[in-house]
Amino acid sequence: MALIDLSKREVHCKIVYYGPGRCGKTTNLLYIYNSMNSNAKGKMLTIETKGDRTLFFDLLPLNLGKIKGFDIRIQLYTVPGQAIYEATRKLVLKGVDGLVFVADSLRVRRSKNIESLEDLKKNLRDYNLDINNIPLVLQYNKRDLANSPIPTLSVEELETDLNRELGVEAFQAAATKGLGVFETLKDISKKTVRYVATKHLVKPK
Ligand SMILES: Nc1nc2c(ncn2[C@@H]2O[C@H](COP(=O)(O)OP(=O)(O)O)[C@@H](O)[C@H]2O)c(=O)[nH]1
Ligand SMILES: [Mg+2]
Repeated sequence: MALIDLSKREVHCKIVYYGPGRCGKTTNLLYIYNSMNSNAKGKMLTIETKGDRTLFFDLLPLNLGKIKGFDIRIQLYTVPGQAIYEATRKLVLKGVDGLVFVADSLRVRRSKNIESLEDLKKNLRDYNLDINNIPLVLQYNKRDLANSPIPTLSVEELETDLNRELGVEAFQAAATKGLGVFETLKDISKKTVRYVATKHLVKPK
């Protein structure tokens, strides 16, 4: 849940990277972690991983500097994508202020992308949140594989499958190389901070 501390002049918001298992959510956070100055990032927590599988979640706190005199503190989370971790996924979503839905460009993951987006919509509804109102961007990851022999989805197919109704910003990425990672983060951070500021600061209690 966003928190605005007027005495410390800090804004805290929570951004969750959501998507099917192995689409590249942890890779996004690792790239961000490895690229940022140590004064701008906290400790990255990767909780309970087995090989490259996230069994619980990742958490990366960032300090994005000041906007209008307020320190912007953002917590990035990832969810475990595999179907069986439904309860954890839902827990991580609690109090979410902004979302990145990461889709896998591998053709074999086509139905997993669609199922994961449906799962996200359902979990948001259970928290009385509407996917059309919360800050959200899409990221089509593993675009580097589009030029390989491995069958991949075209951007048009991903748009049709995932973004036809949402109509949100969608970034192409290759998270292992860092391509598109900061473009995605910058855009969702901007949208989330704006949303949180409007929701919490403008409306008197
Ligand atoms: N080729 C390619 N592989 C990727 C990319 N992003 C992630 N991967 C690989 O996909 C696997 C799963 O990534 P991970 O970040 O653990 O997925 P998560 O389950 O969504 O957290 C790992 O082997 C990554 O190296 C990418 O952009 N291109
Ligand atoms: Mg992971």
